[in-house]
Amino acid sequence: MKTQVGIIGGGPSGLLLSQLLHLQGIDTVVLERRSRDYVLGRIRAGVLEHGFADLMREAQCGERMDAEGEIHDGIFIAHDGIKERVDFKNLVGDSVVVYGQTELTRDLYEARDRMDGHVLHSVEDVKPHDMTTDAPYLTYREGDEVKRIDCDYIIGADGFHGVSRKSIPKENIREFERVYPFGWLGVLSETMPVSPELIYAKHERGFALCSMRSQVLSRYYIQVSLEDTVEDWPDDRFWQELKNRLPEDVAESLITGPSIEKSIAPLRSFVAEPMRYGNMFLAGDAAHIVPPTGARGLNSAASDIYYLYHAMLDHYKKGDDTGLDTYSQKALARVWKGQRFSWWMTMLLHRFPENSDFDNQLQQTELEYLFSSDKALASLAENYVGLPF
Ligand code: FAS
Ligand code: PHB
Repeated sequence: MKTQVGIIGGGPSGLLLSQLLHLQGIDTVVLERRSRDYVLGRIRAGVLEHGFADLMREAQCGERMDAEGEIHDGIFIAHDGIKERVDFKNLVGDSVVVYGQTELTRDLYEARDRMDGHVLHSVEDVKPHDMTTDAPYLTYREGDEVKRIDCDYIIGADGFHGVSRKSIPKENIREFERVYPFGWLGVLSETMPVSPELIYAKHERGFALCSMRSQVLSRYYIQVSLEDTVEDWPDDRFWQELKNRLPEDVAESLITGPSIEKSIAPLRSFVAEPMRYGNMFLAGDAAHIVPPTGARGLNSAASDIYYLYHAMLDHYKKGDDTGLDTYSQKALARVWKGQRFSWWMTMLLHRFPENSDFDNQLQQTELEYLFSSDKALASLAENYVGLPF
């Protein structure tokens, strides 16, 4: 088989790029190692920057997001028994869309189906080859048969645990990482959200987050030890601990219910540089990971896809490779700003067991300064709604 752009990974990054390029007549094939149901069964991001939402609309996949997604003009930060609002609209004149990654991925799959897109599921042993030549190719296994796809370019959109980044020789890649000493226990429940907007809570017992997927589907998180397992957290214990970390009035109005999904995710900051190796380009979680405290994970992938989309257009339509040649540098400039913000929000709101009294005092002062300065709040707001591409 021959294609112009061979994409490893059928998550949001790979699917969105495939859809955008298809609309411009550029042929792609997406190789996804899991089944579609498995991919759609993963509960992940919930907040979209306007940049991501605009790309979904440009990909002709924004209809359900615009109909069912919620526009949020701010968030709350709870601390010391109170909650204070960060008013995006007033501070930076922008907002975010609350719409689950699961639904967004479903919309992208349906669009690919409508346009007879090549998305191959449950393929095994995908491998990129000859990335530094003008004739790179992919191989994969379907049952016992090994198949080959010749490409002009390969996109590694296969997430943190994918094969693409790991196929780059160690001397050609530099990795930056910080692992945090705690995880997030997440619960999905078919209950009405406790608040019309997200509440990020800093508490001496640990961080908590009240989010949602719709007015009948709530998403809650609490900071837990990395030694904890889901079994350590039956629903009753989870709900009580969440209430312990929220202001009294919020805890009293919390509607609890059976969890329909419960999982623990570790938190890490990670960047791989450069995001290009020959004619293979890395995008999304394949190249960078953030702690979800700043809702930057999926949104950091958006700018990678935007840059790659326009670079491929310029190559195929104008013979201009400037976009491809500057992709890594441009993408990393915005990725690192997302890293900074996610790290800052994580350091601001979590309990760090190894913190000294001085560290804790500094953390509290950072929060007090934030709410004492509209300029500091505007900085949080502009990062949360999304820095320009
Ligand atoms: P993805 O990991 O989504 O997709 C990569 C795809 O490649 C997967 O479908 C995988 O099956 C496939 N793949 C992997 N190896 C392969 C191979 N060898 N061959 C073929 N296919 C292969 N972000 C937020 O903004 N907010 C959140 O609350 C949030 N929560 C998260 C919770 C968890 C547990 C995780 C892991 C991530 C979370 N994220 C969150 C970040 C997440 O949303 C990512 O940013 C987003 O999934 C990035 O999308 P992709 O780059 O497409 O990577
Ligand atoms: C979510 O709804 O899953 C979510 C929202 C905001 C975050 C992290 C997770 O910062």
